Amino acid sequence: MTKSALQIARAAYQPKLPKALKGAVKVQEGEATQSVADQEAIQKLFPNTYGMPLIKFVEGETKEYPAINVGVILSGGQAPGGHNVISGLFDGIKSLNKDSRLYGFILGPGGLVDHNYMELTADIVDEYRNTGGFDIIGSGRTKLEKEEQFEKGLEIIKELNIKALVIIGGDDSNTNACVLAEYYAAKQCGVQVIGCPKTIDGDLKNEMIETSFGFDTACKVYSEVIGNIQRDCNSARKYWHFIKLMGRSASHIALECALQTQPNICIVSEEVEAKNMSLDDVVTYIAQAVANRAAQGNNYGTVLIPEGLVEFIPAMKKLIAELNDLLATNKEFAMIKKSAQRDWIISKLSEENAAIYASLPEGVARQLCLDRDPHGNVQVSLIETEKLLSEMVGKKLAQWKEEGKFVGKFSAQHHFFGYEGRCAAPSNYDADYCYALGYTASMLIANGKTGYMSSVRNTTAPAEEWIAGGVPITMMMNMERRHGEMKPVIQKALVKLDGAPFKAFAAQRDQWAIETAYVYPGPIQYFGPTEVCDQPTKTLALEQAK
Ligand code: FBP
Repeated sequence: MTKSALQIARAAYQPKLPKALKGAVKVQEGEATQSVADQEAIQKLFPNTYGMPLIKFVEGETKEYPAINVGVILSGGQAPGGHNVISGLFDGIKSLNKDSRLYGFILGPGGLVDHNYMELTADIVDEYRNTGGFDIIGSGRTKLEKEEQFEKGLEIIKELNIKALVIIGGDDSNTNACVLAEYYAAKQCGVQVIGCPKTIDGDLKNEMIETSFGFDTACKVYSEVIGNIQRDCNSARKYWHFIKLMGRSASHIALECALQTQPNICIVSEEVEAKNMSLDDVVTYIAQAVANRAAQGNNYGTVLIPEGLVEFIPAMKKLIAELNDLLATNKEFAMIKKSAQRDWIISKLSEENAAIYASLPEGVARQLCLDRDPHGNVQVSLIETEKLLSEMVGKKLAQWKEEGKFVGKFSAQHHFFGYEGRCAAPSNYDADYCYALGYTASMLIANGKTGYMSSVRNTTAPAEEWIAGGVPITMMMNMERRHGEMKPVIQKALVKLDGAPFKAFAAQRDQWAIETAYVYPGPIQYFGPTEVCDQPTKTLALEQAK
């Protein structure tokens, strides 16, 4: 395989480890824990893994560990640093006993159920150190939730003499990891399950998990290209760029990119919901900013839009909920001719929702009816919100022009940044953080823990001072309605409107809207001065500054 010069140089990078993990470790137990809400219900569902203490690793005395076999799964969307979690895990179990072995299940949780695996030897792991992507074993979105899946998994676990499984995933995958840990503990199978916090979306975080890995690198990649677009925009001075950013429901990515690049406008879905804004309110807000800049002769600008926006506009949320039910119960929809689908839907919807649906541009109306994901959700990454908004802003401005309220020109360009950031070579932050998460997972396994998520904290300090340990996954859970039933799930972290990152943004946005205050972050740097190469995200820096 031909490698780029950067890939070759980067392979030699040795990720930094917290001081406590550099030699032998011992466990320091903290307080017993409780779930964030619904304690009684969660305790009842997780009698074997509820209430366990927080764990911190501190320097210990060298002792002998038996060789262990460990399985690893990459679950869900790709996030930069997954390969480093695996290399940290590999080095960790080898440091305990050189005869330990690591097995990777292929293409996500489905690999465990289908017994599709490969041994990850030193030669293979070395090829992937500090690289982006999940291609070492691939990833998938199969949900591990049924007893027969757990039993099928157990067959291969026993055959390979696997002592512990590490599941690298987002909130849903870690919820499933916890259910699996409880199941194997209840059956006394002797199989431990450890989770690792992954997702570019940044929505798996709490008091003990500072950030999910991949958020840092993905935001830096998007901010680089947003910066480039802003420079282009400020050079030609003739376009408004509507830029949609991945992130599923939460707006963490859009907010972080706004803090890095200072665009003219950034919409935050959580605020739109809190203020009960309609689609027209959002459109008017953008159109007003366009008109204000035009009044100063500036017919150009940038707008950042989180991909989950439509689901946070209360009226759109109601429409989507009715569409979900309608499409789930009317399988014949797929058979209807494309040209007749829109009218068919309008005829079936409630009057209120039919009116909203009818007002949507053709493309977006169609996108709202595309197949749902395995969890029954609209695939927000497929909805062209950036086009929807620019089209509606254009219409409003045309109307204002007639009324003499808009004097400028409006011409839009559209972009969607998502997939291009998910497999970038991990930044130094993610390379170190992920390696430490993997290494920590190996120590949790060696110390007999199950139902824990690997946790590395204090990450705005130098890596030496990072705190490695484990958090019981049950601690992060609450009960939520899913598919009509109450289920235990890890609470999703949305943007907090009273949090430091949003407040910092809100304090500056009016100025950014009217002025051209763009910042151009440039590409991620892997070698060079620490202030250029090792900065954490602004989100994390602001949150930790508290
Ligand atoms: P995870 O939550 O699994 O980490 O996925 C993140 C994400 O990139 C979202 O931002 C996006 O909406 C989704 O995956 C896209 O999914 P897919 O890769 O299946 O198209």
